[in-house]
Amino acid sequence: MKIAIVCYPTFGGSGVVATELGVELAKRNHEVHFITYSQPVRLALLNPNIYYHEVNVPEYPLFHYQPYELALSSKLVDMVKQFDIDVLHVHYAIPHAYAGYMAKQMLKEQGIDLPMITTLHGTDITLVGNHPNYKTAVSFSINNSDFVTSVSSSLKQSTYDLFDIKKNICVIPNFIEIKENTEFNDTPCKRSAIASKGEYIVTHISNFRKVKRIEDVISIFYGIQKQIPTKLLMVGDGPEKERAERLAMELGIYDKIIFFGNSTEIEQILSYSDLFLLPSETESFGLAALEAMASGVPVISSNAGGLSEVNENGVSGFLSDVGDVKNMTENALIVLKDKDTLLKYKENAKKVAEKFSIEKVLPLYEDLYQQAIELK
Ligand code: GMT
Repeated sequence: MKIAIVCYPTFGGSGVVATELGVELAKRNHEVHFITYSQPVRLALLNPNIYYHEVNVPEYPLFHYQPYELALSSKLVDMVKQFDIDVLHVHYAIPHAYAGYMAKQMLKEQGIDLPMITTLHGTDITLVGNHPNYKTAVSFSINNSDFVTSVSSSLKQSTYDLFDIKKNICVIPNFIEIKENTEFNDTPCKRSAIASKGEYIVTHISNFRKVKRIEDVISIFYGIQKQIPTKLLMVGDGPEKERAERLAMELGIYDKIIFFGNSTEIEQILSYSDLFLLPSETESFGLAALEAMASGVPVISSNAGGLSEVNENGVSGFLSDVGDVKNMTENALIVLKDKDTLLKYKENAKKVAEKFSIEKVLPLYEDLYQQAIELK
């Protein structure tokens, strides 16, 4: 199949899922065309089946807002015609589903029927899309997609609750490539540079936005390090980072925390980690938690949104109510109690992650593409 993928090229979960989906489809001999404003961060172009088409938005001083949707929909029309694309898959409704719909209409006038699949990722529904200024257009573009998928049952339910959706939403969970234990011996960053032998490593990875409750991460770590020698790795960047740094200083634990910034070495960081913290306010799925589990890292998380569909309470880690820092700290201490207990949770985490292996999930998307093409 010839598949066009539209996504955000940044470090966000939706872009990562879209990129890894495209890379895997290309390995299975599909021709994959990424159409976005810069090269997706996890995309290596050294694959004959992968194409990247950049959407350029010329700056014009008259415009207060540069018209990205216009440039994207024009580019989509051109690329669909030039490469004879069979199906369009847009990730994150805003503004991709809207631009995709416009491209479909323009192509229809030229006698081309382009099926479109929209995958909802979370904040496009629960935080941003739900805003009254966007809601009408988001509902419209979801209802006018040929197929709609969501990354969890929880997000599916939220979409029906928040919007007037007439379409069936099909749940296709996010996925992960399960690898055998990877050694990172030949790379400059070593575990010993982060923590000493007797110390555990606790990790948090996110875009440091308000929904991630970064201050809870620091507070949970504060409780852990009082009982057990531990270091905290804070990976990612965003608006709440400064506040987290300030809190760490106030609590006198700044020297036990390493703020990494955005990283492309997530697998390596996770291979050194013993516990992952994700106390989010909302989380449609929690890809970061799944990535941690796949690396054998148990997860202490909130029970927001789709997290309970990923992190199995008492098995791959623990879930608590949003904001219940005390309970999250107690749970972290249960997991880190002794080496044998930790090993048990590490093995469990990996086993639970295997339920989301790419081999299990990818055929669900391939089937959907096939159905969409047969609709034409
Ligand atoms: O977590 C974020 O703020 C980024 C956001 C995104 O769109 O990239 O993540 C959302 O999509 C991910 C991939 O499907 C999910 O794993 C995240 O749970 C979801 N984030 C939220 O719902 C807050």
